[in-house]
Amino acid sequence: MGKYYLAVDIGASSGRHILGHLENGKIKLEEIYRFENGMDHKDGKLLWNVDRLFGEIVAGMRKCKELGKIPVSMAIDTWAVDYVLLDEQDRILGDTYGYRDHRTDGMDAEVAKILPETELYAKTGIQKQIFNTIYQLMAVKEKEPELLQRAKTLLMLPDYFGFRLTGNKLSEYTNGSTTQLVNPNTFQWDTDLIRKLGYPEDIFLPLKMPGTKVGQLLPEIQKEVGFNLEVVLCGSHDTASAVMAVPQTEGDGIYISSGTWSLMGIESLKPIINEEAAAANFTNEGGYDHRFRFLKNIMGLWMIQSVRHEYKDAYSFAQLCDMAEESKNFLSRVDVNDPSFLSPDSMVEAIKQYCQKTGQPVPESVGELASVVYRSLAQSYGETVSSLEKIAGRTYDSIHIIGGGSNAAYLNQLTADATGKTVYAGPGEATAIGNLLAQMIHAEELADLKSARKCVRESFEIRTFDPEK
Ligand code: LFR
Repeated sequence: MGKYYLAVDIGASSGRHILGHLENGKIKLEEIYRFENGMDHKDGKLLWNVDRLFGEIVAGMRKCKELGKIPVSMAIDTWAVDYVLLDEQDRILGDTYGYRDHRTDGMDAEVAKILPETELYAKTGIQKQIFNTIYQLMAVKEKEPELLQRAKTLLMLPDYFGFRLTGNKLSEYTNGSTTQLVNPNTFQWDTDLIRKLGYPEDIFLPLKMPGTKVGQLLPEIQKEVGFNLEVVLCGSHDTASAVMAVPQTEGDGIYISSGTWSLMGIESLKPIINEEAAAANFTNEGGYDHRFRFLKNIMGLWMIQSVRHEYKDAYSFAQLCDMAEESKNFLSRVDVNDPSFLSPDSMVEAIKQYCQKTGQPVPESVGELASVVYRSLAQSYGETVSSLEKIAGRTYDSIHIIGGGSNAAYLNQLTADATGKTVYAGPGEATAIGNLLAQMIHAEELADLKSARKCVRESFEIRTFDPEK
């Protein structure tokens, strides 16, 4: 029996602790703990409750003890761009905002006054998303400047949790890249950019690569969970971990990391920064082993999750897919990347308004809404493939869909049909698997990324969907 490793994978809507080990050369997973997540609505703000999340991390670790399966190491990944500012006593300054909060509205204009968007893209290769940390920090500078003056350290959320576990402050590179403050050539903070923006330069710690040791558990944490282990860095941006687990040895095909967001792109050994990439808003986020995740953010399952929620979670996702199929002749479509879908008060209303505004029939039933959402998403995949192939100057035969959304057979088929490509679906737990792979490579149980991906392909079922028309 191989050694256990613990992946703590926290997404914007749920978190999980997954124990992994190698058995006869195959990766075995065991989900030992799961918890809900979501931004809290507080005084008109959207906030993360980091103390609660940290409590969940520790609670899940205790499960290992209960099961008698003590991991040799653990790593934490979360969504990107969100961070805390710490004072000189390492206390959090101000609120911990969630990226869908509206405080960044208009902050793109403030940043553009200092640096035009084209220059910002040329420098960082990062897509424009109004929630990027660069805009969040501009909101702090504009609205709560005293917080930036008092700040001693900036930590992205997974790094903050690592600090609470070990007492050591480290900044991880893949997640750091999503701030839009990192130089893709040096793999370090762009201090020139940071200075120009008027952010304090010394709050940014040197960026460390996945596979770096963070430290051992603090004595009080050891006491609470009943064991000690090494905390290491994985690709702490969840998408970076997911992309590690694309079951393709050479890593040169199209993938969609499908969850709350759909991240569609390719892996590249060099950043792809040019006018076409900028116009299509593709990003060059940092990946494992100094690779780049050249991808586009597509609104993803967030829209259907939100619709479902508004119907009091009365329908399962499988039921919503069935109802969408029954309403397949309802032909209205929306641009899923329209900003009105990022953080609306009501997703149902936002979809209806979009249809009305664009002179299309307005969906009324749940089935019609679900049909609009799923088919518009597939259509967006189709468009994204076209621009990706244009920019890459080559075509691709297939798409790997990984992550929780890869379990939605209905969407997989729509994707195959909308793109004309064969879809390979799975593994569903790609993010946790990628998190574990970084640890297994660190522990020298796996040799490198290439053999890790081969191992993923041999360990998990991958389903095939061929285009029907
Ligand atoms: C996916 C993800 C995306 C990022 C978005 C916001 O979970 O990490 O990659 O753009 O969440 O952080």
